[in-house]
Amino acid sequence: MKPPFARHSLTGALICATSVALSAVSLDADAQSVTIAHATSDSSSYSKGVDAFKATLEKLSDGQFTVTEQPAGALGGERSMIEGLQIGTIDGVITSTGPLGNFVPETYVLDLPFLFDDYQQARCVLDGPIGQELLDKIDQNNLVGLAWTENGFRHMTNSQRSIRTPDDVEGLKLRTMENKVHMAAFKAMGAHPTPMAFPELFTALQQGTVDGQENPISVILTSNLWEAQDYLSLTGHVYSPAIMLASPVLWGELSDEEKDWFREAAKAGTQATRADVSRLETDGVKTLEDHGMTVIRDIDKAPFRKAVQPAYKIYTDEYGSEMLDRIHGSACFNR
Ligand code: EAX
Repeated sequence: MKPPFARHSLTGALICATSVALSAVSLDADAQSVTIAHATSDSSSYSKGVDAFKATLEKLSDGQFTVTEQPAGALGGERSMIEGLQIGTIDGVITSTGPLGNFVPETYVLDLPFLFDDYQQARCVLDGPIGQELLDKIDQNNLVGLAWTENGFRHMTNSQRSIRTPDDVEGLKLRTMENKVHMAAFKAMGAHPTPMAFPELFTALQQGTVDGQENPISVILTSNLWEAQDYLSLTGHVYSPAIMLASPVLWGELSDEEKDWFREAAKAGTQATRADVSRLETDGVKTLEDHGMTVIRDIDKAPFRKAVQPAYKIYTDEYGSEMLDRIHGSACFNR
């Protein structure tokens, strides 16, 4: 790996001077610090993934790399963090695919409502050839896709009423991710979709700028959204993948061996995040109920599947149905 100061000449000169000054103090002065940022809290499932990534990379590199976490939107919302990766101001990001389609349109297929029936199906597709093909597409868009990780099945919350059918969604001001497939789906249900970066969401819910939002249990719980929401409906209307991305600027400075360390560490992060998402998918609902949320569990999904069909047409009109058909035709669906 080139010395850290190869990336930015001014910063490099300062680090070089500092390293010389510190070299007598600590051998760690040569360690390359890598920052991993995300929008969720430091108790989130993403954060569990960062912990596993950190432990694995520091072990594999024998301390050559150290990892620093920047959680809770400290470096911005997911879309702006992805932009930071592209220009090299951020080293690594864990993000949902929410804003990713703006950079890599091929990934929009993953955001279609009711695309997957369960976690096993989704993980099977993302860990298989289709998942790898989409990672390769990401690499062609000035980003580096290290590994698919996981956000989880998204459920609806709001402060107005229990949602049991699409009719109950009608008229609600619902925050969505900055994702046109999701916006089309909620518009089709008669909601007023309001795209918004995650770090702005809690305040918007508290102030009533929006009535509701949708996120996995893990996010609803660990970002304390229950403090500003009264009703939770287990719609599971979208499986929300997440992805660990690296900056092409950082990546261009790594040797092949170092790149393998990063990939291995990202896989360890995925396993830790998936385990936490699965744990909270069950345990977390009871905790949210204990926090005072009214939980609607027995949702008939058929009316929701029907209501969001216009989102599929908008997607296939623009991108065709080839990838969608491949996903549904994969062995993961014929288990
Ligand atoms: O990636 O923006 C969202 O609702 C995402 O689910 C959240 O930031 C976790």
